[in-house]
Amino acid sequence: MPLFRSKAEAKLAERGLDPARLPPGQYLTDKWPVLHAGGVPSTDLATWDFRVFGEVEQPLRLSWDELRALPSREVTLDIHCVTRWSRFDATFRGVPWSELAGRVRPRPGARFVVAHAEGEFTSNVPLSFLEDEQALLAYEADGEPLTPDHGWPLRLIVPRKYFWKSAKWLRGIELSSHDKPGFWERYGYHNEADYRQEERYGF
Ligand SMILES: Nc1nc2c(c(=O)[nH]1)N[C@H]1C(S)=C(S)[C@@H](COP(=O)(O)O)O[C@H]1N2
Ligand SMILES: [Mo]
Repeated sequence: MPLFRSKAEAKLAERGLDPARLPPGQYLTDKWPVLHAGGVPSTDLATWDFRVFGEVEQPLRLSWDELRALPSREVTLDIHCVTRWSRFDATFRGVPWSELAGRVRPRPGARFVVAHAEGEFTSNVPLSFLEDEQALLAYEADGEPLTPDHGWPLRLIVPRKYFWKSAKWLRGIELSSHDKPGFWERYGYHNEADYRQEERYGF
């Protein structure tokens, strides 16, 4: 086992945390680093909207107020960035996919998701990852509205994948019959991004 991993594990054990909770090659931080390509977009909630489209029976467009009126849920999960920091027990509140799925009714062929953020940023996951009960369209973190840096007003939270799949400044969800590599995936990041398998770069 490499020294780096052992040190990170030793630190966890010191704090009474289960070392097995840390995926391979990660270290624990109590901070919440900010990472993204490009600048933080400016958003006007009066004109902001959120769309669900593609392989659905009933495409949907929601204003900010309409989105906020949907039932919400709070989830607590560990987040893991491909740049190797991990943050335990991050809490998010937002709308679970099931609330939107009931309205748009995905077509039988809908198997993949493209998350569309402000600007050109996209990320891709199989639809099953949005169906996970910890997946969220989140507007709060740790009991406060998201900060602009972390994706205010809305970001995706995708469990069980490196955090780059969790698109900040989310504006839409596209359902598709086939997988479409997102921004970081086209740049060389691993399409699957399972942090337990260390799927960081390449296929
Ligand atoms: N819109 C957008 N979302 C994004 C990114 C980005 O460049 N643009 N980067 C991703 C990456 S690489 C990471 S690690 C996480 C970081 O989220 P954080 O800044 O809240 O920690 O956001 C992800 N979501
Ligand atoms: Mo990242």
